Amino acid sequence: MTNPQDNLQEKASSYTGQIIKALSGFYYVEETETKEIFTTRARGQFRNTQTTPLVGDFVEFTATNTKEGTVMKILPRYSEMVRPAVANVDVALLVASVTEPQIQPKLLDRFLVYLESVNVEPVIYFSKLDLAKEKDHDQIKFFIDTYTNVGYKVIVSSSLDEMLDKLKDIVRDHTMVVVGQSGVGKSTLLNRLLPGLDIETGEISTSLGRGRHTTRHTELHDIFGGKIADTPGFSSIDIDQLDKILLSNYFPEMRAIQDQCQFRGCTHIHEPKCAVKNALAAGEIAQTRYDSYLQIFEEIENAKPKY
Ligand SMILES: Nc1nc2c(ncn2[C@@H]2O[C@H](COP(=O)(O)OP(=O)(O)OP(=O)(O)O)[C@@H](O)[C@H]2O)c(=O)[nH]1
Ligand SMILES: [Mg+2]
Ligand SMILES: [Zn+2]
Repeated sequence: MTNPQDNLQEKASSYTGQIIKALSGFYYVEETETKEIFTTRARGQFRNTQTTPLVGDFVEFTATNTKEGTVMKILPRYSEMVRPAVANVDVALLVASVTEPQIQPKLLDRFLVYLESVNVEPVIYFSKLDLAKEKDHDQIKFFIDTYTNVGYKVIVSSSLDEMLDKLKDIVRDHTMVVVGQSGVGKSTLLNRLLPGLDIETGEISTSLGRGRHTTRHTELHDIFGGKIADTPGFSSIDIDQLDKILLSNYFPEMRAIQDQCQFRGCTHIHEPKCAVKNALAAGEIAQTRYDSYLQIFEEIENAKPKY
């Protein structure tokens, strides 16, 4: 039996857990064994180092019986993303809507490159198929085929049951983030998967005279034995700090054949006997993908060094 005196003295015990939400300087930590949520703050020393606790971090923390505590140590990360700021994710569901807003292949490719560079597996989900017009169908099919040929898992379905089945297999025992441009339907998808959540979505509420709801924080939820997080939308992604010589490694269709280029360290732009350019000419690599490669390559080249 615990002595009531202990409560009064707020004697802290040590625990481990995972940060499932970060908001206004507080870290909400799910304790490993009991799954209870503790409200914590980061120990002062974190502020003096470059390390900030992230959603997804496994941590050691101390806490009192009041479920309030202090993060003492961040355990080694399996992966780390800056945008959204989240750790230990293995799969990212990249949502792109086929209309309102239209598919933006350049933005999609940039985010794919980013995910490849941080070692998070992308799965692409095309949303809002129900809004697509007849005339859009060829274009939508083109993008589905393009990304499937690259080797990515592509999910397209307007039926919830089918979607649930596909996602169950992907997320089981994994940690997944739902990412994509603002307004593509990330929160809507999560609400359909986990109806109890009731996340606010972009429905414009004219009656209340408020603007669009947009997601402002990242939060992990339990799903099918794994975890899934809704995240705020983005409209651009900074990748000019990547090494341009490594860039083709982040395009799986280039990575697979670049050993066959004549020149070691081939940039697949000006060199002769380039396997990538041959594949492009043969229609095995999509022009939109190669254009994205060129655009990012130039952007890295033109980037001012950052100190
Ligand atoms: N017709 C249709 N509308 C959708 C679909 N998915 C989302 N929407 C609508 O698109 C709007 C934006 O949806 P949200 O779920 O808030 O988008 P989000 O990606 O979470 O946006 P941010 O939080 O700003 O990043 C809302 O009005 C949704 O009702 C869909 O599959 N079909
Ligand atoms: Mg949202
Ligand atoms: Zn080449």
